[in-house]
Amino acid sequence: FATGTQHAAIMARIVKLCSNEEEPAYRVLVVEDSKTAGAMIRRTLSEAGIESLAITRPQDVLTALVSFQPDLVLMDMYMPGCTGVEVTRVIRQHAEFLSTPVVYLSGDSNVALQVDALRLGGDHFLTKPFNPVILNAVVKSKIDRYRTLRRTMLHDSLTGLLNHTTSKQQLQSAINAARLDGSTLCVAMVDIDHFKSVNDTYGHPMGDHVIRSLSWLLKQRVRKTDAVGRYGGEEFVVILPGALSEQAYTLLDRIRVDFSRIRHPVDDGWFSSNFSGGIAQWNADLDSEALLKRADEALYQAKRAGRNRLQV
Ligand code: GH3
Ligand code: MG
Ligand code: MG
Ligand code: MG
Ligand code: MG
Repeated sequence: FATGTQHAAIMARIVKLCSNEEEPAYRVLVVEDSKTAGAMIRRTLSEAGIESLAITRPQDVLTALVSFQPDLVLMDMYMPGCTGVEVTRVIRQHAEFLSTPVVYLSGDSNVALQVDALRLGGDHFLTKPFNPVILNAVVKSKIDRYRTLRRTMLHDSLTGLLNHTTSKQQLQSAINAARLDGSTLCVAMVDIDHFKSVNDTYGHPMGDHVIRSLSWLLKQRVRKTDAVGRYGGEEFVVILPGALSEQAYTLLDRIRVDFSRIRHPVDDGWFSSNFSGGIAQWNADLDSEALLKRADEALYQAKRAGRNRLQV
């Protein structure tokens, strides 16, 4: 049901959520057939600064998930034609909503029903009439944990950069955005030179330190709208929306020079390291794979030409 573009929009929001800048407001989708109950729940949530959308027809749930992109679903149990458990099962069939927290809010306090609802994909069960303080506390803590989990899943643990999969998804949404507003976009593939010998000479922990220092430098130097990912071991992808290849070259070349000047301390002094990079500018004929392939080919040329340089 989610088109490529919609999926990319979801990913873009998830990545934004994970970019540890301003935490966006909590967003809750309320699935509740009673308009009065829905309005009351929304009022309670808004008192805690939580944004919400209420739908009364369970069949609208997927559309609402895609367009509103909530962090959590508050689910009624009894609705005309289906139960909340059935709606949750439908939600869980879609990979992008596999881990979205679902909290039940039902007038039925039957324990067996509650256990069943939790077993079948629910995260929590609250009964009506609800305590507003408890409701808001449950919603916020579930969302906090969900965001922490996503952040961990989408980032590389050594560097905190986007991981391989997230980098590719981020590139896809950057291309979609460039297509929509007719702007340019550049991608750079960056690979540390002779990194194997860094490990061999100074040890793996020092290798990790070099990887982290380049990660930190790249992240420091790009704009907020750019993205940096750890594509593989000592290989990085830099996504520069709106940049022409000359601008990407200028930026990356400054970073290249500055990285090569970093002195990594070792017992008997210090050593330095350098990287090569390949830059490719996007055009409308290129999908993300073709664009990455171009950057990778340019990187290969930079390596062949002697390393410690960039190639467009
Ligand atoms: P080139 O200039 O051609 O890129 O040579 P290279 O030695 O950098 O390339 P190669 O691909 O042969 O070696 C990359 C090395 O990076 C091999 C691997 O052990 C190491 N590596 C990969 N991931 C990590 C990591 O997380 N930490 C450390 N310390 N080393 C890593
Ligand atoms: Mg109901
Ligand atoms: Mg290398
Ligand atoms: Mg290599
Ligand atoms: Mg490599």
